[in-house]
This record gives sequence, structure tokens and C-alpha cells, in this order.
Amino acid sequence: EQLVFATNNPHKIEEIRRQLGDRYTFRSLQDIGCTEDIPETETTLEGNARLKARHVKSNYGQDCFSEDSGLEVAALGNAPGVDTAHYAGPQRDAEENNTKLLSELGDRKDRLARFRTVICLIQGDTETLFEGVCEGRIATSPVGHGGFGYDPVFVPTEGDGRTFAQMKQDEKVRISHRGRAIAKLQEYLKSRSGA
Ligand code: ITT
Ligand code: NA
Repeated sequence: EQLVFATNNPHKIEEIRRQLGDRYTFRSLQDIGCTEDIPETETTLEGNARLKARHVKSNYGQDCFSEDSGLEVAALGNAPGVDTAHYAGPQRDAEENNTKLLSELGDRKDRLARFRTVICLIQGDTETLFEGVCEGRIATSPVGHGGFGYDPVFVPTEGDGRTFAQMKQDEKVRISHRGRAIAKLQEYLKSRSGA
């Protein structure tokens, strides 16, 4: 079965492929010819997830799902939240985001954080949201080379003290925010297909 995943982030596609295997084939925004920027102007992950999926539905007429993810750090009032992708500024890369996060936290003892993913699925005129959360803490310096984004500075509570960037992709996906949201999406699709 073919599903349109309204994303420009190749790491997200890679993780979902890893998780759902060959049951589905995924088409990205690029694959459906959507090259324009979809401005993420909403103030919540839910809102931005909806916006991406609705853009595809209304401009390309295709059923699809999207996801918006964010890192919420308790001691920073749940920042960066919806600004996670551009925390250090519009043209900044992941390393600069991580540097900014570590400097904002300084040597604070309270380093509790959570990753949250909201998926928005549109099928026909029905919209359904799925959420996945992963609790953890922010490391004192970046460790590991796997994954993407904030993975080198995020240590999940359910793990053994390693950062996401030190884990194999399978390990990460089993406990991650995205993995959990995708598992809910998968259950829903299964129940609807009667399989
Ligand atoms: P879309 O095309 O799907 O919007 P994006 O990269 O812009 O891709 P978001 O708007 O959801 O994605 O921004 C979320 C940011 O949060 C992303 O760019 C990463 O910096 C970070 N992030 C999301 N999931 C992550 C993960 O599993 N590990 C580390 N960082 C993650
Ligand atoms: Na984005």
C-alpha cells in the first residue's frame, strides 16, 4: 500500500521505513512534486501537523499524513517546542541548535525534557491525530553520531544512559516519540483495513 508522508525530512522517512518495513511504500513531498515551502505558522505541534497535511490534501488531492515534532525542556518553560527546528535561527543547523540548547541550560541540575510527535492523518474528509511522547533529559555535552537533530544531546529515560545518537535505529524507534506515534497510526490503519 502506498502512503504519502508529507515531509521534507529524509530522517523521518528512514525511521518510518525501518519501523513499518515493506508493508507500505512511502512517498515524500518531493516524490509528489510538492517543492514549495509550507510555512509552519501555527503555535502548536498539532496545528503545524494539520497545516502540512491539509496543504497536500487541498493542493494535490491526496490522502496523506504529516508529523510535527518538538523538544520540550522543563527548565526552559518547555522551549524550544514548536521552534525546535529553528531554535538557533532560520538558517542554523542541528549542531548550532544543540550548542544553543546546552548554553541556555548551562550547568542547571534540572535537565528534564521530552520529545513529542503529533501525526495528522487525512483520509477523505476525516482528520485523525496521533501523539507519541518520549521522556528523558538533556546531556551535558553532545555524544554519538547516529540519528539527527537533537539526538546527540537527548538521553531517553527508558534507555541505559546512552543518547539517541548512540543507539541503533531500531533501538531508538522502539522507545522514541516518533516510534510511538507511528505505532498508533499503524494500529489505526490496521483496524480500518480489517486486517
Ligand atoms: P518536516 O518536513 O516534516 O516539517 P522538519 O525537519 O522541518 O521536517 P519539524 O518541523 O517537525 O520537522 O521540526 C522538528 C525538528 O525537531 C527537527 O528539524 C529536528 O531538529 C528535531 N527533531 C524531531 N525529531 C527528532 C528526533 O527523533 N531526534 C532528534 N531531533 C528531532
Ligand atoms: Na518543518
